[in-house]
Order: sequence, then C-alpha cells, then structure tokens
Amino acid sequence: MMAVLLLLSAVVTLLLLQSTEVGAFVFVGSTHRQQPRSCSTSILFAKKKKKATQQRRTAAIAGKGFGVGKSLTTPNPQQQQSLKPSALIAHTESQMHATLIQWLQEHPTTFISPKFTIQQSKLGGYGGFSSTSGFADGELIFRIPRECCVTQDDALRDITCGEFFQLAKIKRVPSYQMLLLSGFIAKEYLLSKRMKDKSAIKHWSYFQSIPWVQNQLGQDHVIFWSQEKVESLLGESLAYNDALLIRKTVDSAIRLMKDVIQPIVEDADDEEIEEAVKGAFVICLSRSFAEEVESDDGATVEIENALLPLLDVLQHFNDPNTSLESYDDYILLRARGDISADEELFHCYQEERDDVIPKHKFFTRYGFIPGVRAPVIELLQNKSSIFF
Ligand SMILES: *[C@@H]1O[C@H](CO)[C@@H](O)[C@H](O)[C@H]1NC(C)=O
Ligand SMILES: CC(=O)N[C@H]1CO[C@H](CO)[C@@H](O)[C@@H]1O
Repeated sequence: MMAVLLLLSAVVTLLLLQSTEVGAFVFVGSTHRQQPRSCSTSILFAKKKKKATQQRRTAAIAGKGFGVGKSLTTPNPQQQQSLKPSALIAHTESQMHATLIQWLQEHPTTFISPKFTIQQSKLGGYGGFSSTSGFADGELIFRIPRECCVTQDDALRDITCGEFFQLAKIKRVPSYQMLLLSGFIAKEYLLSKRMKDKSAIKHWSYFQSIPWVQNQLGQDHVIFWSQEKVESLLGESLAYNDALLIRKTVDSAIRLMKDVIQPIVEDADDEEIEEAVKGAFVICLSRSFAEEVESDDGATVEIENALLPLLDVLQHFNDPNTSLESYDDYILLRARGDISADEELFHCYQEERDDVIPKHKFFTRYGFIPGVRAPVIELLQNKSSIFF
C-alpha cells in the first residue's frame, strides 16, 4: 500500500510538471530523421534487409564522454579472482571490460571476434581495436543479443516502477524516453549497490563497465556542473540555453524519480538518488542510440533510445570503419573496408555537420566535441569560436 501511495505522489508530481510546462529538450528530434551521410551505409544496408527479417531499424546516435582518460579505474581484486581469465587475455587488459565481455558471452547468440580488443584510445578513455590480425571488408566484429541491451521495454516492464514509466509514456511527459531509460538504470544501479549477489541485477556487468560519476573514465558533462560553473563558463556562449534546458529536464527527472525510487530502495537518501539520476542521464545522453522502432502492426514508427553494450565502447569518427546492422534479436557490427592489424575501430554516432547538430550542441548533449582534443574548459576560457 505504501508503495502505491508513493507511486501516486510521483504521478501527481508528474502531472504538475506537465501543466507547468517544464522545459524539456527533444533529444532525438533533430537528429534521427536525417540520416547521417557517412553513416548511411549501415543504415541503408539494414533497411534493405528489413522486409525479410522484420528487423528494427537503427538511425542516429549519441556520443560518449569526452575523455582525457586520466582516471581509469583500477581493477577490483575481488572481481579479478572470480573472473575467467579468458576474456582478460583474449580481448582486453581492462578488468571492467573483461567482466562485460564475459557476461555477454554467457548468452548463446553472442559472438565476439577473437580479433576484437579493447584498449586505451588516443582520444581518451577506452576504444575498440583490431588485434594483431585485421578484419576483411564485411567481416563480423561482434553480434550482441538484444536481451543484453537496455531498452525502453526494460523500463516499461519493470515490476517495481514499470507502471510509473508507462504513465509517463502515455502522458508524453517531456523527454519521456530519456526519463524512462535513465530512471530505470538509476534505480537498478542503486539496488545493485546494495546487493551481495550482483548478478541478481540483469545488466550489472554492463553497468559496472560504464562511468557513473564525473571524471570517471574522463566523463564530464554540464549535468554534473554547479550552476556557478555553468554561468561563468557558458554564460554568454551559444551552448548556454541548451545547457539550461538539459539541466532543467534532469532536475524534473530527479524530483520524479525520488518519489519512485525511495520506496524501492528505502535507505537511499535524496543526495544519493540525485547523483544516480544525474549519472544515469549522462550515460543515456552520451551513450544511448536512438532507434526507429516499428509498432507490431507496422503502422507507426516510434523513436526509442537504447543502451547497446560493447558498441558504446567504440569512439566516434565521422567516417567510420565499421557498420552497424540492427535486427529484432541482435545487433551486428561489421568491418567497413579492410582494417589492418592494431587499428582503432570507429563508429559514427552522429554526423558532424552544423545543419545536423552544431559542435557546441555536441558538447551539451554528448559531453564531447568530435575531432577536438583540446580540453573543453580551455576552449571556453579562451572564448573559442566553437562556443562564441
Ligand atoms: C588558450 O589560451 C592559452 C593562452 O593564450 C593558450 O596557451 C592555450 O593553448 C589555449 N588553449 C586552447 C585549447 O586553445
Ligand atoms: C578512421 C578510419 O580509419 N576510417 C576509415 C574506415 O574505413 C572506411 C572505409 O574503408 C574509410 O573510408 C575510413 O576513412
């Protein structure tokens, strides 16, 4: 009964939010319909096969944290012991990615080429690479089953807060896609922190491989900044309004999710929930992929955001050397052109074209600026033309 009441109070907050027109940004709106030119090979390829396989379509994309890669986390010795060494030796020296790979490989439809490795990228943080042997054009790099991905359905079907998310979707709460995905993973993350047996949380192996707090794996985002920092660095910049909009949306989500999460994770205090929701939003903004999903009768196409593990390890490049195919049951990544040994694999999140998304917006949304290695804080201090 308690839980029902609290859920109701969340619903009331939700309705209030709607009526006061809380600022919200449409995350996918401007990006998904225009198919990025240089990414279109994969999308067209996927579409061509659609009729035969009833597959989903994947459109455009998000990026990931601009990494300086300074604060790479050190392996947890406990995990190290419990882990089969095979993933560590075969694919990566990074413990958290080995844990991710091991979990993915427990699913029978997973395939990860022995030639695929995860190493530190020159762009900061980690990236995907070919090993000492390369890939031939069209060669399969990996196949990840949908059940390992985090989708809107996971949120909507969740036993503890699915009903709340369903309502948010029906009411078309501003940015509800982001609210669903972020709210769901924030709740799961807070639960997993309290569990001895982490495997009780379905996506835990994935969650432990991604950064939840500022500066972990070089992650930064305006969502983490203080209001003073936003004012002083972004105050007169082109990115200011977008940053405010995003922060406002996250603030509303935090208010909503507090009411939803507190009865489920009883000992979580306001501050912990706030941190988890912020971290979840940064993860979803910077790593989720927007997909066009057809309704069962094929009559409508909706945009849904999903987190696709392993694919999100790859760094962004406008002219990528991989292509993505997206099906109902799995996603595939293939080599696009021959890839020689020890080369970094790139995926195009979102084409770098000012009419698609200007560079300053790349920063407020995804937390990094493609092709720019200079620290963003310095660019802002120097009043770079990207921002001013
Ligand atoms: C910012 O300006 C300082 C001083 O002119 C310069 O040393 C630095 O390289 C600049 N940084 C960037 C990222 O442009
Ligand atoms: C970053 C990179 O190496 N990109 C290349 C990947 O492969 C395609 C297709 O062969 C090239 O056009 C890219 O330049």
